[in-house]
This record gives sequence, C-alpha cells and structure tokens, in this order.
Amino acid sequence: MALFTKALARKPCRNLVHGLSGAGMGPPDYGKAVEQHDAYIEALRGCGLAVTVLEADEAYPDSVFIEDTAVCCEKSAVIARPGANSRRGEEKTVALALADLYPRLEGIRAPGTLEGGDVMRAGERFYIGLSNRTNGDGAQQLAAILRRHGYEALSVPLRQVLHLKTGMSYLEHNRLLACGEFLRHPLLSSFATIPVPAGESYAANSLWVNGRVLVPAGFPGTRRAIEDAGYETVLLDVSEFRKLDGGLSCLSLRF
Ligand code: CIR
Repeated sequence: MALFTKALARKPCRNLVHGLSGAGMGPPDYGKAVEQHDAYIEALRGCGLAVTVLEADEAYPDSVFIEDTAVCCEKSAVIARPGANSRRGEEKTVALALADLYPRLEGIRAPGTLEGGDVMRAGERFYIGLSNRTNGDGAQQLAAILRRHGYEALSVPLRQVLHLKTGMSYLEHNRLLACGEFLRHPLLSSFATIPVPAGESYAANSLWVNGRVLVPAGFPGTRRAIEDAGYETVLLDVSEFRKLDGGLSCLSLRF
C-alpha cells in the first residue's frame, strides 16, 4: 500500500455555525472547532504528512469539509462538483491549491455531481457511493477518469447515510470498518469486515493514515475493535464537526 506524503485541509470559518446539518445536535462552537481542527492537523503531521492548510472561506459554511471537493490519487486530482447548492463553488480555491501540487487537474462537469466523501479507495479499486450528493452522471464521469488511469471503479447505491464513508472506512490489509447497510453488503463481501459496535456508527468514519488509525473520541468499542485488529489508534475529539455530520476523513484530502 502506498503511504501518504501530503494533505490539504482548510481552517473552519466563523460561518461554520450555519453549516448543513441533519444531526439535530445544535450548532457547533467555533472556538472549540478551531482547537479540534488544530489537533487534527497536528495528528496528520504526526503521521508523517506535509499538511497545507488553506485559510478559512467565510463564503462557504461547510468549507472545512474539504474532502468533498476533490478526489486525489497518484495519477490525478479530480475536482468535484458538490451536490449541495450551498457548497457549489468551494472546489474553486481547492483547485487552485491542487494546481500547485499536481501537474494536471481533471474535473466533474454538469449535470454530474460528486462529493469526495462518497469515494472510498481500497488498493487499486475505488468505490463510488450514489447518494443525495453524488448522482449517476458524476459517478460515471469519475469512474471513466479513474479507469483511464488504470484503476477499477465500482458504484455503490446508498440508502441510509450522507456519504459512502459516513458508514465505512478502508483500513488497508483488506479490512473494512463498517456499520449499518454496509455490513454483509454483496459488493463488499471480499473484505474482512470489522463491525462497528451498536450505538457507535459515527465512528465508522475513522481514518487510516500511514499505519495508524485516527478514531473519534467517545467510541470505545470501535477503538477496541480496531486495536484488536492490530492497529495503533490516535484519538481525536471532533464533536463540533459531528454536529454538522462531518467526520475525520472529511477534514482533509490525503495523497
Ligand atoms: C455537509 O452536509 O455537506 C456537511 N455539513 C458535512 C460534510 C461531511 N463530509 C463528508 O462526509 N465527507
């Protein structure tokens, strides 16, 4: 498996309190979000990544969730086209930043929509969730780009979660951390699945980074299951991002 060397993140903006949310947990606390974001960036650096942190973008309340704006791999960076109206445009400044890091950028075009949270890579294969944010056209455009670069691509229709990676995370070594509709899913049967314990589904969005797994604080059963599988874990409090349905993977692009 290839190790990551870089990451791109974006500071939370004050308008974060107006971000999209279906969680019903109230608005996030901006000050706490800033602290939690700083700790997250330090954790990525601790895993060996050179992290570029973009300035906050007040025009887009959800812009801290930078993962949704692009799909990065060795051979290409594909600029996404967010499905949420209030997020359409976030990708422009990300494209500018990625243009410094990649020789060439590609992109999803209308009427396609695609958000990076719907894209999970497992080795040379990409799983693309068909969600309320990523439509069939967007998924097909991304699949065509990835196939052209020699990767495999497969679509996975979602029923219960916001993004594909809201419900599962690939932990390398053929291991999939999963909950809900992704347990016993026919398209995912070749993985060794680590089920997320009942009541801890938020922790299904954990993040493998160069051999360690970042796990949200407050989900001890999931942490134990990941450690029992042989991983070192790094606990991070992301309570303020959870209030906006965001998890650990959403806060960066890693490549
Ligand atoms: C949204 O609804 O778009 C944000 N409040 C949360 C985005 C989370 N991103 C992700 O799962 N990749």
